[in-house]
Amino acid sequence: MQGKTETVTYVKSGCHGNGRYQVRILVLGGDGYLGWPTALHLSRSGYDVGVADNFARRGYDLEMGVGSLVPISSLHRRVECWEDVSGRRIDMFIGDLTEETFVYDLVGSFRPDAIVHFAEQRSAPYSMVDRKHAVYTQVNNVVGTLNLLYAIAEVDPSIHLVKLGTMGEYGTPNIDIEEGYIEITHRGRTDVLPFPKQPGSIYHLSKVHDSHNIAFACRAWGLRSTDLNQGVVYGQSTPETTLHPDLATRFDYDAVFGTVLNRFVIEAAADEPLLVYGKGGQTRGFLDIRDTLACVELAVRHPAKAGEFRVFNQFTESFSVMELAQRVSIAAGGATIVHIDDPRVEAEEHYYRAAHTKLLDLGLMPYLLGEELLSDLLSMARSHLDRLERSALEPKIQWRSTASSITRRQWTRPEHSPAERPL
Ligand code: NAD
Ligand code: USQ
Repeated sequence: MQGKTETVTYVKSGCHGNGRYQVRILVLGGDGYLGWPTALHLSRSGYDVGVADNFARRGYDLEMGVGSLVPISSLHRRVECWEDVSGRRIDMFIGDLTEETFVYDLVGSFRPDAIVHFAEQRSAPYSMVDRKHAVYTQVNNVVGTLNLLYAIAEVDPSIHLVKLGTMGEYGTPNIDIEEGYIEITHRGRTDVLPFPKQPGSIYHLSKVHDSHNIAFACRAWGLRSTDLNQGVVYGQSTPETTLHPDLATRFDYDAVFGTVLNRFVIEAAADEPLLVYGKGGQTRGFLDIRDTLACVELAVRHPAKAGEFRVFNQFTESFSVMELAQRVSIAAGGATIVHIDDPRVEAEEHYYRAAHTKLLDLGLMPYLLGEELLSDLLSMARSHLDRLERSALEPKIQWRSTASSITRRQWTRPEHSPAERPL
């Protein structure tokens, strides 16, 4: 059952007189692509929601000279609009998680039951620009999360931390990927240990560091946490964001922040070639943005136990990059697919099979990738093409180099032969 709107009540003994009150959830990174629609979804579901953000994401746009294809309103306007549309208030906190006083004040004043933590620099290419961007990414992500762990431990260790991790923490091993842990027998002894991590970028490494820090905090201080190892998200609309244009979430297409399926859709809508990096055999887990919201709510409704660090693999289907390009091309009536040299350091063909049953066991009913969604996304992208900066489509960050530029420049469409046109 998706798009649920009933009011959620919650019992917590010893609190608020008769012990019944609305669950309070802080959404960190609540101005971002996923954080904003998640905040709306949780608010509509009856939770008392607060959002926190430092607008770093809007700053990266200014740095790169690009912007979301779909126009987005300021956070102030978004919150105001939501109150007009729904009658529900979302509390807003502007600040940086790397500043400890902000984090302690935030947790201490809002007193959440759960914290959903999206607030990190999330682009792998951005983390690979140069030393400055690498250091920024790891300090921002790791220090922000550490501040949060200390604030939770000192203010209220019963707060459930729902942390957005990534499937990219595991890399692409030549064995099946488990959900967080693997049973290993070594020299006659057996143990259940964290699944080996082989992250593929400085950004993905920051998520691995976070996971280790959170697991340690659960062991040492009895915190409770769910690490949502999320795959690549696609889509732009949710039942709440479509209620008013000022509630829209971002839709990125640039080579730094645009993720692969969203980029292919926008490239097809703009009659640009779909840029497949290398052979296109790179296989990843994917999910619809509406499933991100559902998964987060499932994690919140079924909290981890005190001292538990649990891991859910949050994706619904696996696709190779080439499969996605072909699907988008067909949906767009025959868009051109072009292979360009892979600017990243990654296997272009590999084995990939990852477990993802824990969220299904909790009741997730996924939206699978279908023609209707692709057709809706293509129409939406076409309606905003006046905002497209074509030069931002070109990948300029070379992962084999320690210094790339992210400044936009004029670019030439890659050459392609008719043979590369699909079906
Ligand atoms: P996003 O960049 O759109 O949103 C992140 C938000 O966090 C931004 O609004 C940003 O301003 C804010 N933020 C960053 N650092 C902050 C700080 N120090 N203090 C306060 N706010 C800060 O990213 P997104 O696509 O919404 O992703 C959200 C989370 O989900 C990230 O942690 C990301 O790693 C994870 N994730 C995303 C995807 C995806 O496909 N988008 C896939 C897997 C995991
Ligand atoms: N790719 C292309 N063409 C493009 C863009 C990407 O072929 O135009 C390829 C990449 O080489 C890569 C794959 O598509 O093999 C996925 O790239 P991506 O940019 O869509 O995703 P990624 O860099 O892995 O990062 C995104 C989010 C990140 C999240 C991650 C989940 O930005 O926050 O953690 O997806 S996962 O991939 O499971 O690690």
